[in-house]
Amino acid sequence: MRCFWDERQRAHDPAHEFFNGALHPAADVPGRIDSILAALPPTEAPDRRSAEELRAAMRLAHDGEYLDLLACAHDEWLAEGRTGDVLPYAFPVQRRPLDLQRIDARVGAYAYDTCAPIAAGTWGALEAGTDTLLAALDAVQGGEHAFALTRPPGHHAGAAFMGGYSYVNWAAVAALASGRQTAILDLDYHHGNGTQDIVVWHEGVRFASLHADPRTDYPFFWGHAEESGGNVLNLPLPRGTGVAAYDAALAQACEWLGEDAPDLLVVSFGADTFEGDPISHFAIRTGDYAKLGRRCAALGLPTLVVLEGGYAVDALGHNVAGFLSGF
Ligand code: OKP
Ligand code: ZN
Repeated sequence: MRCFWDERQRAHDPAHEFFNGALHPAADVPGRIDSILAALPPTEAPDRRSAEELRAAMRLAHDGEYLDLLACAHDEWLAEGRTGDVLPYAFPVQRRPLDLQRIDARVGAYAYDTCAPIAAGTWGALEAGTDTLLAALDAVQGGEHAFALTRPPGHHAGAAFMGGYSYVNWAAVAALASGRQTAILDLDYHHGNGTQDIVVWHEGVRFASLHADPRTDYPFFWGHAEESGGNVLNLPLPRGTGVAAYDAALAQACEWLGEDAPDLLVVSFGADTFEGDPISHFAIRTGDYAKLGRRCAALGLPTLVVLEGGYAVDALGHNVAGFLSGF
């Protein structure tokens, strides 16, 4: 398993997210990376691609105006005399075409929640994350397994929306950049609503997600069991789910993904299924992750693992390394 990481990804460092009526310190802290780096073999730094090449890759999954906004939002925020991070707070649920002039409105039009702040270093980190992703994808195209230490997470970012700490959808970009039949398996605690938004109806991609039941958990409006069909399989699980029930659902997802004769597997791996995760409610233990990794590896496909969530920082590295050891 080759591992890729670019130090420039640390530049994304927003201070806060907003939920439960208050600002909270951001859960996606750069310290997550140190926990993972300490548990992995030395990582490779990706070759740097041009801004045009990186943008073209992002464009496979995302709307161009959305990407323009991500790139300039923080500068516009400062130009309007603000300080700190851009944090959307007003959302156009009626979706009429509108002449949106203020940055407040323009970021709200491309967001669905108050958990994706844009900090000064966010865009640069997203470009570096794309370098990391594409280098790892190259290794997988060559028949190896690879882990892209993507941060921030990506699976809540849709074609034209950010949310849930996510801005660029790593799994979707990789699937669409591969040009091959791709199985995407989302194992984060939260439903991969952004990935589903991008790849639904897409010939050549199947998407299966195991996640907390959206009747009780974020992102609430996506990922319900009846929201399956075509190239999408959603398997919501109750709070408290442990490894036995999780592994049974994983076997079902792998069998369904394998039916499509995919050429490669992309795993959106979040370790927030861990029993000690501070924002989640499953009961997977550190020692369980190797078994889950082996279950995925049994598909017998060149595999790209991208990082999504996982917020129990001390255990995070062991949980990630355990999962990767299954390959
Ligand atoms: C990102 B990923 C926490 C409020 C919800 C958003 C969670 C985003 C999770 N009580 N904040 O899927 O790990
Ligand atoms: Zn998550």
